[in-house]
Amino acid sequence: MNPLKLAIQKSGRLSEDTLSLVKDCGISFTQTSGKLKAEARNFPLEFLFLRDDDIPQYVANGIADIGIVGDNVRAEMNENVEIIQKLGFSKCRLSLAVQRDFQYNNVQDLAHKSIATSYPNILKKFLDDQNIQADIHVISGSVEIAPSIGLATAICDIVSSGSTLLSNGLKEVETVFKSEAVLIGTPHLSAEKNAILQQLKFRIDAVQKAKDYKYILMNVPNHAIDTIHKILPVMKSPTILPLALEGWSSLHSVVREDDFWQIIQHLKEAGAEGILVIPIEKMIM
Ligand code: PRT
Ligand code: ZN
Repeated sequence: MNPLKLAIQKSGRLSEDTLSLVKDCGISFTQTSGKLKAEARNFPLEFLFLRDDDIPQYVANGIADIGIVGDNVRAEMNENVEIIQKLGFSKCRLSLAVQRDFQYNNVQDLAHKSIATSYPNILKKFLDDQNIQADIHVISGSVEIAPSIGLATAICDIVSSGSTLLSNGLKEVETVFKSEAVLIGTPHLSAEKNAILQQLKFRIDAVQKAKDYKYILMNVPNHAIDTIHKILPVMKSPTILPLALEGWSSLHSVVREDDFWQIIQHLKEAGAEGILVIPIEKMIM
């Protein structure tokens, strides 16, 4: 069977989370330093290790079948690739920023000004959508120093915590593009490769769902089971097991991590005790 070829970043901000996703999907391989390729031992998948900027092009021209890349890079490169799945890691935004003392009211204030960026295509689309003409300066690195050396009035760069902007005397004024890691591919996969991709997607889904949910168990007095059942936004129905202690049960369920802090107080008020919240490794609905 021909393996599905997956392009991933060789080393950089995407690598660690990409490798742990692969591992959580139960796929193992050995990465030999200096080698561009590796084959998975227990899944029909071959890895290509590349610079992230090259991944959309390699996928578009069929050297790789699928790839994992920041959506910012996918959008900027504008190759013929489509998003198969959002992966939820490497979240960041592409933002416009100006020097702290710049009187900024709205994006019109940047009309006819110079803006330094490594993302000219995404920026141009954003400005065009707002009917703004500006002078885009393409630079490939250290964009954040452009205003202080007089190269540009504003910058358009990736922001995560905001500390790079802060330490360069800049303030973020507009979000241009929200990004996260995405799995990309072409619409022209063979039936054989598409079948492998569906298996891979199934595993990624199970891993992602597990991250959003927690397993919860608690001791509840039997008279409170109905009330607690109503508080828990369960998948189907909670599991209830009798405790050795008369009149009490152990109630097991699954909750969204986001909901947990909102419902915990209600659970306690309803009489739940000894509440345990446990991570889930895989979850198949
Ligand atoms: O060598 P290669 O070309 O493969 O890698 P690269 O150096 O081009 O990319 P890399 O590894 O830095 O980033 C890969 C992807 O991670 C990006 O395309 C984004 O999708 C995502 N990502 C997430 C980030 C950040 N967070 C991030 N903070 N990419 C870059 N940054 C940089 C940003 O450019 C700025 O200099 O970090 C700085 C801002 O960070 P804060 O936290 O100070 O705001
Ligand atoms: Zn890059």
